[in-house]
Amino acid sequence: MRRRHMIAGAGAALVASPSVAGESTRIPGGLPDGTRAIARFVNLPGKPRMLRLTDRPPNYASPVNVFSDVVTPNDRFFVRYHLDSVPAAADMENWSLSIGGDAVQRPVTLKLSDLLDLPAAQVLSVCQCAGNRRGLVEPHVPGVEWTDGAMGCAVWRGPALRDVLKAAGVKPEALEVWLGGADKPLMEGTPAFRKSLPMEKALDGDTIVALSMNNAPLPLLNGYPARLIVPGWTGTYWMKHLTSIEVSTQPLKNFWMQTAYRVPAGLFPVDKPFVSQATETTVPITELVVNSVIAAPLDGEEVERSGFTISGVAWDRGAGITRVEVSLDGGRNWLGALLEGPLGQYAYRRFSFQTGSMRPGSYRLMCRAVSQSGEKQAERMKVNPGGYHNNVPGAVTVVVS
Ligand SMILES: Nc1nc2c(c(=O)[nH]1)N[C@H]1C(S)=C(S)[C@@H](COP(=O)(O)O)O[C@H]1N2
Ligand SMILES: [Mo]
Repeated sequence: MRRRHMIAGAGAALVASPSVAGESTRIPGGLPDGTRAIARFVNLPGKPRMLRLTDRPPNYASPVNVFSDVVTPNDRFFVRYHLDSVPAAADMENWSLSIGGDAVQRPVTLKLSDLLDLPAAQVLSVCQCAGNRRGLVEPHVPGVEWTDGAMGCAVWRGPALRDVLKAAGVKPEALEVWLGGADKPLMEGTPAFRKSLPMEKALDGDTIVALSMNNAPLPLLNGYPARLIVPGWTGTYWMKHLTSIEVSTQPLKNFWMQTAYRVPAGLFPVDKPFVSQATETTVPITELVVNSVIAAPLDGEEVERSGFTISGVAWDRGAGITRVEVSLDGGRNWLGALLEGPLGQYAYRRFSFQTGSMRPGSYRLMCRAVSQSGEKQAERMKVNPGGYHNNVPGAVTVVVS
């Protein structure tokens, strides 16, 4: 059995919040001071004990222990918004989805019942914010200072976007699908959060308009009643409270496409470049990079001298995980971990490693993954102004006494 005793002074402060067996209530170490000052575990509607990073707009991370399992429960799933005015449940009662733009045959407006009538697709997929683990980048860069909790993996179900678009008829000259959600800026001049996808990704059968998450309606804060699922791509394209789609012959030009969420051209590997949004120097951040995280033991935990299990998950943009290694000595030596069977191309793959008996002392545990395409986690941060795609192997420190 694992013990869950926390060691005081192991680099993280304990805060008052209801603790649950196996749940961390420790503010992760390594965060910038400003974030540490406001970071708290708080209860949200339907989501107890989420790690608050900012209030306005609401940005709440999952505690890292939830990544002991492949499926992240709805009540533990992270929340990320860019704008202050988040829709209320009542605002969504008369929800509808308009489909228009210069590259459709006939604009239409669909109701929830219309979407429910279409054949449903299903995918178990990771949703990960491009800025996940930004808070651990040294030197710190501006943005929401996430640690490991800006991600989750769920079963998403709903019609494929390509079947939804059939109602309007896509013209052959279509270039991009522009997406809009129900949340609106409070201040004049703040650009509305809108994103676009290239046609090829929009028409991929795994790109779906999800009406349910883990066999339940989407939680309000995760995009009720309908959100886009873009497996293998960073969360920024996963439009929540999806209310408008424009199929366009033109690239979407706005702050969220042209300024935010961009990375230096060529810095990160992608299978299919987003050509209509690329410039010579920068490209939009799109596909996920290979990554992994230790969910147990927790940082600062006291572990058994007789041995303990290290477990967590690894994921990538869809090639699949072929190998996970762990280190017990801060990255000097690496040992192969046991991989559980893959549950889907875009899902987390669970790994575990059973240590032998350990001498008393402090141990720095790390993990790193390799994907089917041979992609490895970066040894050093690939520096970029947004602090995106941090996949440098993380570490937790445990004590054997
Ligand atoms: N309507 C809307 N959709 C949105 C966003 C948003 O601010 N508004 N943020 C995006 C970003 S950057 C991420 S990482 C994911 C987060 O999904 P979640 O809040 O369900 O975890 O939602 C995406 N969809
Ligand atoms: Mo994000």
